[in-house]
Amino acid sequence: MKLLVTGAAGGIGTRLRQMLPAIYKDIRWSDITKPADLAPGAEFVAADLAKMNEVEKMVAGVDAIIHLGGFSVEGPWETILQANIIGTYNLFEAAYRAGVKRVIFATSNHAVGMYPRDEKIGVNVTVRPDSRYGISKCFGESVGAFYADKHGMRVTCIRIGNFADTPIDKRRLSIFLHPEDLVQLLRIGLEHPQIKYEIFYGASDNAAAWWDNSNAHKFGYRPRHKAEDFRAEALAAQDKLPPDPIGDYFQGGAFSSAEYDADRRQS
Ligand code: 15L
Repeated sequence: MKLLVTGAAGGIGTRLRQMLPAIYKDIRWSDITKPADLAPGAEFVAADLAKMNEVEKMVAGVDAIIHLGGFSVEGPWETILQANIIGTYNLFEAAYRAGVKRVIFATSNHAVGMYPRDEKIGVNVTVRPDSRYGISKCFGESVGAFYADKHGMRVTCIRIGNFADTPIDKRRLSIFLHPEDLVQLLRIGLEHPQIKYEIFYGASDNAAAWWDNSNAHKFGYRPRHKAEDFRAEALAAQDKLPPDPIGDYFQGGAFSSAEYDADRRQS
């Protein structure tokens, strides 16, 4: 299998550059510019996701794609539009035309960030994005469903929580995703014969989880890491943060409270 990984220079891409070559031997990495620490001999194709001709060159000849590329936090509409909306459409459309069989789309918890923390949600809930970034992830999930349902592409959307070695605050105790557990989810998306269109939560085995990840478990996901092992450190870090009553109510945290004025408008 020839694999393409977009977003190679980002936080997750950088970690995957250390982890994936031990599992997959033929990997093409891509980003808008070449990462300075790219391993010697690693294949790299530079591409701006908003430019279809560059995306077409990037996907040529690959069997599967892990799409991490784009803008990974909240940003101005024009930035989200180019990198995440046009970029994700270009990625799937170019992949379809090139005959790519499987795509894993790195979506985000921010596609459902306006659910309150006291509500446990599965993968079949209505999306409730908390930001323009979250809206772009809902869009990407829809684009993936379209290419799966209409064109038979095998698509896995991973709603990534917080990718880190340890949970860094109280919110992250619920959404922590250890890199090794992400690799397990990616392998399911790339290799499991029954994948058609699936959404998984990108979360480790977290006692305080807000998400029902039974769909991932059905496909054999057995996370090995637990946020709870770091509870004391996460709560100590939380104590140093300023209060954020809106952010602390919703799952999306600071993404949910930023620009929030619903109370004022509804009064
Ligand atoms: C995300 O989707 C972001 O890419 C990441 O930077 C974190 O903010 C993460 O969500 C999170 O919610 O912690």
